[in-house]
Amino acid sequence: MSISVTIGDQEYFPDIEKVRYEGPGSDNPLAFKYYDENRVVGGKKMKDLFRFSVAYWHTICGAGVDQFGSETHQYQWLRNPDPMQRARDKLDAAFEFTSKLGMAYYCFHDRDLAPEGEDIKDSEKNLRKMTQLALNKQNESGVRLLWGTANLFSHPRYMNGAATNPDIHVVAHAAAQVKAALETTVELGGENYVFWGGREGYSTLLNTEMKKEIDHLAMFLAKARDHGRKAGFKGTFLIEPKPMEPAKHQYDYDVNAVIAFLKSYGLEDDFKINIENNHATLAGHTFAHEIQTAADAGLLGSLDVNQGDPHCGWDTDEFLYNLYDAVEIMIVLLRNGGLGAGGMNFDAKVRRSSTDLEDIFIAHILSIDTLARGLLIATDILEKSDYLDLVKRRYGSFDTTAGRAFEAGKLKLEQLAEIAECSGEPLRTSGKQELFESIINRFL
Ligand code: XLS
Ligand code: NI
Ligand code: NI
Repeated sequence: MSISVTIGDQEYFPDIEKVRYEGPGSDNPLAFKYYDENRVVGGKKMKDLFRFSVAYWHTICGAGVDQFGSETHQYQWLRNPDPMQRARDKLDAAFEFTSKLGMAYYCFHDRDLAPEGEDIKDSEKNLRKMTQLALNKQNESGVRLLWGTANLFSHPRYMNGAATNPDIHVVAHAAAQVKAALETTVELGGENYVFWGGREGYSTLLNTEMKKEIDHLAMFLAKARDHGRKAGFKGTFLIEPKPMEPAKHQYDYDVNAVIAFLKSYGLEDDFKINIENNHATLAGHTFAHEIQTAADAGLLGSLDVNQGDPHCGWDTDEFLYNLYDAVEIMIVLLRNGGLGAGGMNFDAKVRRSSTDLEDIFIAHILSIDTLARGLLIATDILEKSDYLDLVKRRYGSFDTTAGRAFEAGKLKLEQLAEIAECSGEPLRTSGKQELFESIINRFL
């Protein structure tokens, strides 16, 4: 079978052909069972609805390191001792992988694409070189950039934060890095630009001026926005909330915290939110809750798709396989008009002990199929059951004269009290939770 992808000198996945749709009956782990990219669901092709993206840092750069042990994945593209050659090898592997999987997008941190140099200039030089090569790869393959970002958390200089660091020199260093990462994103036609503030938080209030730090964060983001717009960036800036890890109290705790932050600093016209499932879990929410919250505020940007482990309080970044969650997410997305210029980025890593080369393919196919199946089920629930009617009926009392008047702000508290007196003790109307749950399970 011939594959229409151009690859570098070296083929890293010679035994793997372009992944195809084989349908639900297939038992081929390297084929899609539900994701049929051109199948139209609810008026949109699956590929345009999902806009799937590979996360460079996990899939290409992740070598199985954890807090207690070193690399377990012996990927060939991570072996060259020369950091720039290694960066070129990673790029070849990334585009071969993404093309064979048939995904439209990728996402990266500046340091995933190019190694840090000896100083700011040197790092920027590396990044610019790699940007040119990435641009060629994009043009050859048709794969596009969903978002770029700067890694402002790995280097020791950021141990006390980047934009919220108590030292202006570190803040300036972070600015230099964001400037280059933003320009790179523009050059590569990136549709979004992400800020994840892993170290924008604090460990103890004893040494922290919280207001000052949050003011600094807002100032930093405003200046980044101004520079991005000047450099021609037309896309959306995204903030990715997470409550903790590595910071103890991360300022972008959850979607609601980010909404409040964006609105109080007047940033809501340029910034939206990139929501990650495992981060939602850490904040005590569901993914669906966070997506709905952002959508209600008109600030739903993009999704980092993964899942956590219920028995482990970390950001384990597993590939999403929970079909029930996928259905819930898809119901919320379908009811709220989808992701627009955002996409679904697999911010997920194969387990440390998943050491076969094919495992990164199988993992992506697993999540892609889970979401595609979730989409089909959610569509059926919305179209073929009385689910939507039941929700509507639950709020039916607000379609009465009194309900409408209340929503329009035309009822004072005294008037509401009068209504209460006239109507007497309200009915105990059932919330029908189990009925809703049984509808979902009927379609699973
Ligand atoms: C880490 C974050 C990170 C962002 C990009 O927990 O999810 O991977 O997505 O910096
Ligand atoms: Ni993420
Ligand atoms: Ni994460």
